[in-house]
Amino acid sequence: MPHEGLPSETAKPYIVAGMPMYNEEETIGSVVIRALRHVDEVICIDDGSSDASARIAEACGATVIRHRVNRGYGGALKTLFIKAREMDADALVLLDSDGQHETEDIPNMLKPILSGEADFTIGSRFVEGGGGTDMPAYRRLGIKVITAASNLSSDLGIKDTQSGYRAFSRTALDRLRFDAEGMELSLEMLEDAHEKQLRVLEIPTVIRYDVPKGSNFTAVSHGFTVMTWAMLSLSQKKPLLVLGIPGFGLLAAAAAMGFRTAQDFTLQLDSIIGSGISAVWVGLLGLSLMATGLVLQSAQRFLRLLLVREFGLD
Ligand SMILES: Nc1nc2c(ncn2[C@@H]2O[C@H](COP(=O)(O)OP(=O)(O)OP(=O)(O)O)[C@@H](O)[C@H]2O)c(=O)[nH]1
Ligand SMILES: [Mg+2]
Repeated sequence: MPHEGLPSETAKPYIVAGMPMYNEEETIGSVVIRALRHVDEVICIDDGSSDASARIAEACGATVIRHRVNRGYGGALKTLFIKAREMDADALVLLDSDGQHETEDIPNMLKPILSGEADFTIGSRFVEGGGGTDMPAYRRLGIKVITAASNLSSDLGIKDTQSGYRAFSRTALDRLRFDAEGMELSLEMLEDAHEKQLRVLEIPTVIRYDVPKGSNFTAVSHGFTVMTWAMLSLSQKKPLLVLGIPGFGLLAAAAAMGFRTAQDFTLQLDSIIGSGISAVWVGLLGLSLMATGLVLQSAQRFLRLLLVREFGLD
């Protein structure tokens, strides 16, 4: 049973491991058994698996929560957070049930949380000592691109934004809020942690790709979903960057086209009108993109100022 109140030197912290689970009968048993060596309780969120995952997880000592319909990775994490809060957990460690995350690293993930050094740890492939066994090149590239886009929008300073190996303190469990249903939740959660000034720390870990259900091309569609989310977030946070730079590029192209038109003034009238008109259109598009970027950027500043002045929110 969980103890009451905050962890102290005398009270042993109550640790829960949470695993989103979808058709993982080949691996879930050993992941649950190995995780139980390091935590007090394992909760698996089964999202309508059609195989024996839930039965095996329970037989190996996990508590299984079943969703009647598939609510996706994000839906599973929402249920997990609610359950961990209900259980009064001091920390929640989140790991995949497909065997990609090394359970031996659970103590490393929890150490900074239990010592009060961090609120949120990420098992990272891209800090010294971390890595991925047999990691496909397209996955590495995809993760780097998504990470670059998300750091551009929020200056998160996180090297591995796509790792699902994460641990949370009681404070993080209480304060983090997220809406996404799919894998884009990985970024939403990091941005929320950044906005709420939670202390995030990357812990080196090796993520395995030589597991029975190794990386497949659904990962590519996950990648696109996450990338779309990153770009939307970037355009909301930095509209001047997203619209202003292409706008300026178009304006410069229009100027070059216009200049050529002027130079070719002696050529046939048709071609002069054609390229001149294109230059005007491209220039107008560039100008309007830049203007939209400027308006959105200042609207954003205005709103932020208003929130701070009127409601004391930051
Ligand atoms: N509850 C629930 N779990 C899911 C769902 N989709 C995936 N999972 C689980 O979430 C974890 C991560 O999913 P994966 O598909 O392995 O995602 P990934 O590790 O980023 O991608 P790969 O490299 O292709 O393995 C696994 O433990 C899955 O069983 C879902 O719709 N619902
Ligand atoms: Mg996986």
